[in-house]
Amino acid sequence: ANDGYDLWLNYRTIEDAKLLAQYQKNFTGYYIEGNSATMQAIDTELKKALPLLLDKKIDKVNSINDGSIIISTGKMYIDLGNELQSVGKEGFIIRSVTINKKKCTLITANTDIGAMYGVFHFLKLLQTNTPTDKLSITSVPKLDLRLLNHWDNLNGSIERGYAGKSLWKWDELPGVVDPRYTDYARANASIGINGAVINNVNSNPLIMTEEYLPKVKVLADVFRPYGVKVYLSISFSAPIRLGGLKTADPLDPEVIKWWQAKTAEIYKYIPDFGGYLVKANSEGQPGPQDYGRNHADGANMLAKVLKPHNGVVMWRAFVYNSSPTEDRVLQAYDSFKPLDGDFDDNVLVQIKNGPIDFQPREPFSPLFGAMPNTSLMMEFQVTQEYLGFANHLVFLAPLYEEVLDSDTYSKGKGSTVAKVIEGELTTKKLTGMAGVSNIGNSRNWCGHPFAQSNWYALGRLAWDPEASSADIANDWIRMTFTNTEAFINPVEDIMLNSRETTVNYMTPLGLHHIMGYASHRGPGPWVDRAAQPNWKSTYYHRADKDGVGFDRSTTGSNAVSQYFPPVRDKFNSLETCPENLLLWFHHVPWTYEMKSGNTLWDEMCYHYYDGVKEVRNMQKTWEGMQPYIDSERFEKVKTLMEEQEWEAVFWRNGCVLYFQTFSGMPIPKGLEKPN
Ligand code: GCW
Repeated sequence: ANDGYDLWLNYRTIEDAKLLAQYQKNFTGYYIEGNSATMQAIDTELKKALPLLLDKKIDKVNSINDGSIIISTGKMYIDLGNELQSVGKEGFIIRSVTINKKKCTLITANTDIGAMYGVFHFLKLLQTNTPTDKLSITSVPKLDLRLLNHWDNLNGSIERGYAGKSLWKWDELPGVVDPRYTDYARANASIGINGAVINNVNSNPLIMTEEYLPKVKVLADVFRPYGVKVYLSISFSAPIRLGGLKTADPLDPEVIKWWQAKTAEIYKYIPDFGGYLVKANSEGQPGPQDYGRNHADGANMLAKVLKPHNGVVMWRAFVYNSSPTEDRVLQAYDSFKPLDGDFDDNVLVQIKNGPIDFQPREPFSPLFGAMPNTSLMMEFQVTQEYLGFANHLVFLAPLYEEVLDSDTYSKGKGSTVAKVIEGELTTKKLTGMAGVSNIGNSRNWCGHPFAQSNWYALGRLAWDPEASSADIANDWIRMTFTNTEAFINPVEDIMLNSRETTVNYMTPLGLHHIMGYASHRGPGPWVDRAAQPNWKSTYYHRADKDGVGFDRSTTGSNAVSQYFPPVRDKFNSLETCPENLLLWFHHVPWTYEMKSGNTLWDEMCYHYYDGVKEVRNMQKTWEGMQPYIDSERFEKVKTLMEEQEWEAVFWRNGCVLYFQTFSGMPIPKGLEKPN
């Protein structure tokens, strides 16, 4: 049995006998230089992993022998020239080397945490059955901040969380320290995640009180050896709510003083505290605009307070109001673009990947590329708020990859979103990626066994935004389940196709935000007319008897103008707009002829029907996987797929029948009646 607790750190004996024999010969013991908390954690990890993987006793050794794995950050065993310097604070080098005629594997870095990343990488090589005779690996993370954002509330609930309650047991802390906190940090370290914002962006300011800070400190202490820094989401009105001041105006000297004192207090508990994440003037949260100040005034005030402590501010760009007239898609860009260049050096503007809200498919946010004098960081959502919660198998790396690979053309061809967030196209160089966590206290962390792959993918893409989804899926399957090809190939296919499948049965052709109104579960394209007559800007399909889709071309809300040419022109024209974003940018007649020759109506029906068919194919493929894995995870996935199929049918029928009331056209021949 396997309850999924071990995630991708599911160390099992190498299945291939020949390879196992080779590894057993190559690796005889491990040698660790140094004794820091991080080195001790490395020791613990190797002590656990190596005997399981290699099916033999394998110990820490005190001298270098044939087959030693050497972990060192101080002593140089071979001349690496400038190479070691070039890997910076967090990178590492893994080399097959000969030292005093002994054949060894050297894992080295400038810091202990770099060495830890190297050790996890080395273990991954074994877990994925990679040949290890002539290793020559150099790896450096391309982004500085690689973070999880937990939307965890102090009462233990998680906003948009689908895998149980918060991991943080505030009622037990600081006295009782759940060992799970260590496993959480290990899992993060294994994929290079180096920070956690532990509380909801809709922040309860109590987190900054004397009652909670000692508890937060304990978490920081547990995470520290694994290189995971703690950050907090703050409430902009904390000076009023906690400090009893009359205002939270960022330019008020008393307010600044309050933040200075509070921040100094936090650093007393946590000397390497990371900084603040801020949701301001968004969805009812307080912010600088309440005092006639702008986002830069607010961010810079906090930045100056954090600066002497080396902390950063991550200021979210997720702002909109429910205006009946202004297209929501325009609002983040319109609010932030004019502030380019105004933010301090230790501020990052954190931007959701698309201009609305974590939809199954959106175009990339036009802010990427539009603020060349600001550090911009990516916010992806790992928790599946709009993608079937933890009930649907949706591998999100292809969604992330699609955004990162998008070309903004901000500095000509090749100005991808990845390059923007890597700081290559901006004058300010602080870089980062955040993922809104899908982790809870359910035994397998993420609810759906495959949802673990999204946490994994976020880490891998934060380390290298140009990594490929296929590689990530392949590694994850091997580490989490098995190296048997008969399992890997079909399951990799399932994963790589799963996002498009979900788009098909939920929001094909650029449809968006037609989910159930508040829960965001199941279809709800009918909501705008019924429950929210004033929120015309929220539900966007704009179906009528002439057609469907939101006109954001130059004849409509003109959102296309927020993109650089030629992207702007491509989106603007009905002929060149990618069909998978057609209804995002255009209101299109039901009888419009698509590239396939089908009418728009027929094409929409085919997508919805295909989505359901693809879920059923996925179920069939999964049935055949039973021989290769444990029954516990097999059955769990099987049951969840039944739920997914049920919901896919609900989506298809709900949407097709609803839109049919406008198109008045028949469901294409050959498709079953949706009932
Ligand atoms: O996606 C929306 C969610 C809110 C969330 C908000 C945000 C934390 O529906 O639950 O609030 O975005 O990102 O701030």
